[in-house]
Amino acid sequence: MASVRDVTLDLLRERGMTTMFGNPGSTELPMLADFPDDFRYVLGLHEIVAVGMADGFAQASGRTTMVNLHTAPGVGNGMGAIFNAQANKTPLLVTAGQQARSLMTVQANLTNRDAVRMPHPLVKWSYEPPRAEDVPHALARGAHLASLPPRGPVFVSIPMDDWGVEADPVATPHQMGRTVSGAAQPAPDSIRELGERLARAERPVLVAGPELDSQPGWDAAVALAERLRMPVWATPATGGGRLGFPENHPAFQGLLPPAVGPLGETLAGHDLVLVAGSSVFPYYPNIPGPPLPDGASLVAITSDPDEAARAPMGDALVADPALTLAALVGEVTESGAERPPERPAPEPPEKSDPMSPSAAAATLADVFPEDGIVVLEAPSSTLAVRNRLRLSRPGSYYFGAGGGLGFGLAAAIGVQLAQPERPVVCVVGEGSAQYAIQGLWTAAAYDVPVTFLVLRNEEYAILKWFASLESVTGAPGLDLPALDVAAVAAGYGVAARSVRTRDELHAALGDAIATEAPSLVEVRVAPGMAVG
Ligand SMILES: Cc1ncc(C[n+]2csc(CCOP(=O)(O)OP(=O)(O)O)c2C)c(N)n1
Repeated sequence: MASVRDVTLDLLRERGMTTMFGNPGSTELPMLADFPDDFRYVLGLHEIVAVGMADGFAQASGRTTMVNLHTAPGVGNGMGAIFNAQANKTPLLVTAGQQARSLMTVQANLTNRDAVRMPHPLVKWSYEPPRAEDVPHALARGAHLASLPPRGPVFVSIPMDDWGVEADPVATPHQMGRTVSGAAQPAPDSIRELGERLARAERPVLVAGPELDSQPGWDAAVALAERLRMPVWATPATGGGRLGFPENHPAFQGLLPPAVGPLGETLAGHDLVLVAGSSVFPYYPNIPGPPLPDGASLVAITSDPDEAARAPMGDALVADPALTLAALVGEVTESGAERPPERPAPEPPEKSDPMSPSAAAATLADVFPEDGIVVLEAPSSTLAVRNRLRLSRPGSYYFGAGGGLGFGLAAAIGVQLAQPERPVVCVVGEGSAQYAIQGLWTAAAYDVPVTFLVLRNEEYAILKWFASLESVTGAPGLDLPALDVAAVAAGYGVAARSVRTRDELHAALGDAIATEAPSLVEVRVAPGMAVG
């Protein structure tokens, strides 16, 4: 007889979901018993790490990924990371063990009283199957749902005594081998109308968002931008968890600022704003102003109906942005307009001791390999890193679009596991690193060769910047004296160095990227916000 567990493993196998992340407890052990050789379990020492690693792995592999947590407290600990996965549109199958069915009503220890409600606002679907026999179907349903646009996490709670129950012999064969796919092509009329609108525009501009981060997405965006001579902006860093356009392309202008007024001002002179694969817009902070230049109109293409509906202005087309841009290329004729001016190369950073974050970013750019991937969570240095690394391949950049710290360090490990051939550098503030610091143990224990570049400025610099923006004085808790991340890394088994000068940083980063083991380079940087 095949058990619920046997059938579940087969369903996961046939979907290629054989890498599982988690942190186990007694309620999960029946699922993990006699763990099959063709599966890989990656242990995170805290749930924010397990979910964050799964997030990075799912994004970088393109596959829905399972992460298994320990009943209510495990889900509770992981919620910040589930929030991030939702913002990143990451297809995660989040599962948690539950007390045995016969003990749930008496609320025995570890019963999750309302398992379905707990992660509810953060997931596309939250479920506890009514019968043990429904577990495989519920997991398959969750995995399909997670992978359909807009992608995102789902949650299934599984009572611990379900795994050994005999699977339903009638229903099971029908559940195996199903494919469920979806990428919406816009209606031909919509494409024609949008093509005509673009042709009528005198100065159109393209804003590229994370949903375009694939070779077909980049190819379509580049072809359309070149054909219409459009300058291209990246959607603001706050929501641009991935890259929608090559940053070394002459049409690329940089990142839009995230606040309403400055964003609108940056688009001055354009009469049509075409947004592809982004919300309109991931605004922050609240600096009011006209959201669009006078007389300009906007069209957004997104596969997310909610993103389309909640946009504060403009029209929206709900369809796959890459397919839509590719269809538009065939619809418009080559523009005779002048090519947009190229953005200037950043100025060499000024010398100082400690070095500025811009100098650290410039040093990283000097050694950054052509096929490198950067995972970024260094809030006050975000713009410096984005403006100095001109990434030229899809799938080269990951950033927690939700803004919940703890994504970066954990996700970098998942990205590296999914992309073992490409060097991964995690640029992280010493404050941000603490939210997922236990991930260093996983990197060491599983030999995941991420280079962690820790920017140590001894404060929560971005919060000091926000304080001045919000006219807040005297706020406590914004300094981080004597936080020695290199020493902590050594405790987790990761080789670590502290450096001070650009030459030392250059050498240390070069070595770290070249080694096949995880390593951490901590560099002292000047406090304060870096803008480029
Ligand atoms: C889970 C979570 N808690 C708190 C915050 C608020 N927060 C945003 S940035 C930041 C400071 C990050 O410090 P660090 O990584 O050292 O970067 P710096 O600002 O110095 O560049 C904090 C605490 C958050 N975004 N997420």
